[in-house]
Order: sequence, then C-alpha cells, then structure tokens
Amino acid sequence: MITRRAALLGFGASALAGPPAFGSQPERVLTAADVHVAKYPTVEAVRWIGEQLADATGERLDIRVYHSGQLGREGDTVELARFGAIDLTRVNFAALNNAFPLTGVPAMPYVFDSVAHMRRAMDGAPGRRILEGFAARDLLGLCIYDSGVRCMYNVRRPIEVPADLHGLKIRVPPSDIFIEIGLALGANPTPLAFGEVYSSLQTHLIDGAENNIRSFHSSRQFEVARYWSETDHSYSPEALLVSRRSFEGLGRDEQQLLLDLATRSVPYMRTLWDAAEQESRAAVLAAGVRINAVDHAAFAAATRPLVERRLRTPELRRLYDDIRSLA
Ligand code: GTR
Repeated sequence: MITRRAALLGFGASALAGPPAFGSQPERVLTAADVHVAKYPTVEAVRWIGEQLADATGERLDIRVYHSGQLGREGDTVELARFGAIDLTRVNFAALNNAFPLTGVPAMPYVFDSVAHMRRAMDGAPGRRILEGFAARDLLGLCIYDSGVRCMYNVRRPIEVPADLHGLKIRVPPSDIFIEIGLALGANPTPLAFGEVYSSLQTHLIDGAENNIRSFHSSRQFEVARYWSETDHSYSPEALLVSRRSFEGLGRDEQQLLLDLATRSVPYMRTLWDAAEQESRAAVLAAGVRINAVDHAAFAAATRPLVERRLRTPELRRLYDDIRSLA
C-alpha cells in the first residue's frame, strides 16, 4: 500500500515495490551525516530515530550517525546521498538553496516573525511543499527541524545598524542567498564550510560570521568572536533527507516506519532545541561574550530588495505568501 504521505513525497509505485515486511529483510545499518557535534539536537534526533527503528524491527534496522562533519561538508553529503553512497543527511536549507530554489524562501531575511511562525509554516503546507521538492533529485525529504534564528557575530565590535558591518569579512554558508544578504548589509561575505569557521576566525581570514546561538556555542566560535549582535536575520531551517536509492532498498513496512519516526522526531528535537538554545545563551554570556540588540527595521529595509528580486517565479512568490499568511 502506498500511503498518502509516501505518495506526496514522490515515492511512486516502483519506489514501494520492494519486499513487504521486516522479517524478510536483511539486517541493515543506515549511515547518516551531520556537521554538528555529538550532543547537538539534530544529531540526537536522528540517533533517536535509529533507536526506535532498532526497537521496532528487532534490531534488523538501525542508524549510525557520523557527526562533527566526519563524512564531509554539507554540500558533499547531499551529493553522496543522491548517489546512495550514504543513506541519510541532515543539512541546513542554506546547503540546499542553490539546487532546490523552494528552500530559499524560508531562508530569506525576515520572512518569519518568530519561532512559532516558523514552526507553524514548516509543519504546514509550505513545509510539505518543500519536502516534496527533493524528489526531483533522487532525495526524499523526511522532515524539517528547527535551527533557531541566525544572528551576526564578530571579533571587532557590536553591530547595531548595517553600516557597522562595512568592511567586515563575514563568513556565510555557501548559498547565493546568504552571499546576497551579506552584500545587502554592506559586509564582505565570504562563503566557507561550517567546519572551517573557527580556524578562519582565529587566523583573521574572516572577522565574523552569522549563525544561531547553539552553533556559535557548540562550535566554540564564541571563544574567538566576542560580539554577538541580535540581527535575527534568518530562521533558515534544517532538512533530514534520505537517499531515494536507500529508501527503495527498504521493505515497505520499514519505509513507512522511517517516515513515521522522522515525523515523530520533530517534537522530540524541538524539546531538545529549546533547552539547548537557553543553555548556549547562558554559557556564552558567562564566558564574557557581549550581546547587543540591533535596529531590526534597518536590517529588514536593507535586505528587502533582495527578497523582492529573489521571488522571481510565481511558485516562489506563492510559497512566500503562504508563509507570510501564517504569521
Ligand atoms: C547551522 C546548521 C548547520 C550548518 C551551519 C552553517 O545553523 O545547523 O547545518 O549549515 O549552520 O552555517 O554552515
């Protein structure tokens, strides 16, 4: 039976033509990639899916999570998953923006008003539409996780208005949208992989970067960049993707189980996330990082033209309007 959700995600009859039940399937350990450290909420959530899979299948199916970028940069892990060299990867939408234009919309500056707005939209029709889009490139979107709100931080000074960024080399993820955000704010945006940011701050290759506070803390970048400015410019969420090839190699019941568990891992991840965010804020403050408020209206005004420029197709505009209607 092809469930409605499986059909929506782009799994046709051929995708679900595999052996039907757990019992007839060989034991299998799925490989999952994540750039974050072992205790990061996304890593924990995928590990949780693995534990549940193992329980439900009498240990026939499990997941091994390679955290801390052991399997490479986010962009590389997406390619590995497309070709079935790894089974799952958890990446930020930023790593998907160029190949999957729909993922650009929730990454855009000031598209969400709050965490609650982002969760509503990603749990609803906009999130489902984005997940369906991954099928075009041999991937299946399992679920969308939180990534908090991204802010600017740097080694030099508090950023209060966009002009304070002038002349600063700010690391951004390798995504055209993030490069454009940096340019719109008057910084010199420098695309680098996540794993290279700490050493690039240390060696002064860059002056700063932008991310959520959990990543700022867990990557230990706060040890070098001492100014955190609450620009709140993007809520770019996270995607958990499975290789189409790997998915098709599972039995039908296993496929359904994986889909269900991925959905159930979202509230689990959010509970971990909310606690982690608070813990990180307290930890960086205790370590002497200076946190300052910013003039949000000035940042939103500076980035508004790029949002308009990027909403260049009716499909992107519709997604944007649907997200805004949930504000
Ligand atoms: C984090 C995200 C990572 C990675 C990183 C980055 O917020 O969770 O997956 O994309 O940002 O900026 O590279």
